[in-house]
Amino acid sequence: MAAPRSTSREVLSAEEVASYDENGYVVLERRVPAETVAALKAELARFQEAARGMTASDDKLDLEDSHKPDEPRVRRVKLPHTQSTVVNELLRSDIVLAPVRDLVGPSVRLHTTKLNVKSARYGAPVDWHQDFAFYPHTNDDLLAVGVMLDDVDEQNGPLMVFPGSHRAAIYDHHSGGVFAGTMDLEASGLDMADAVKLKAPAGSISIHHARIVHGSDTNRSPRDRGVLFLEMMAADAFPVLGSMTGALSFEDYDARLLCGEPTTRPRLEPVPVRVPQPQPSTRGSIYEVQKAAAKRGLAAAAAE
Ligand SMILES: O=C(O)CCC(=O)C(=O)O
Repeated sequence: MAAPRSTSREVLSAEEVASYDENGYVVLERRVPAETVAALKAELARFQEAARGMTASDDKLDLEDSHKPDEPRVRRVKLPHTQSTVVNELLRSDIVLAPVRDLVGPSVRLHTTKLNVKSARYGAPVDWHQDFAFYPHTNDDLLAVGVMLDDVDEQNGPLMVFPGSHRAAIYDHHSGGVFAGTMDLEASGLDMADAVKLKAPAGSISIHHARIVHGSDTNRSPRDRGVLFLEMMAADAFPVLGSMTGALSFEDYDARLLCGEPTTRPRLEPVPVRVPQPQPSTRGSIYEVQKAAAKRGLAAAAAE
């Protein structure tokens, strides 16, 4: 449930806001200047080169299962805003924050950032899940901005979302009594045929609600599909016990404010919550967490 919105908007039309409320996502075509996209891609090339010689993922880079030290394959750049000025400046720019403010209000706090690389021919899938299952909050004005570094098409692993699922349940993301970061589509009553692929040219932005069911397939195409995800929330959404990517201290928490005013007064809304506990022993990234799941839809299909 969203907080009452101001009638004055910065960049989104009333129709775009209404569509986001109804469907749980919006795609804004060609919002990031071509030179910024080129700079982001140059940063990504630098990270891919930095993976040369690495034998295991670390706190900066998450490596594909097929990575070899002399054939580097990066799956994800972790917290890229802390590793790249280009990313940090884009995160704090109105290109990103103006549409976010139109959706969640003037005060916005950063949750996390990640650059999901999804390279041509092998880029890993991310299985079906709801971000809110990983980090439940006192209200659900939480979203993820996806900045497309490449043209995203039918075949190169577009983000797939279930329109309207952000208004339904938080589904069971546990497996064998442990949080596994993925859900069973069938058991949740969802049919993959109803998923919508978010396709758009490089430089476009997608915004998806934290409760929307989403995932993405292996990139089997000859074209890369990099998407930089910037995840944030209304400043008055406070984490519920058990979030996997929490702040280290209240100072750290407040330092995450991207715009507006901090608050010590959580807004409590009747949102569905499941606590993502107990946590699995493999916690390096969503890719590792989801490996614990008994039934793994997109990853299982990729392995066939
Ligand atoms: O990269 C993708 O397509 C999926 C992103 C996602 O849902 C995640 O990383 O949590």
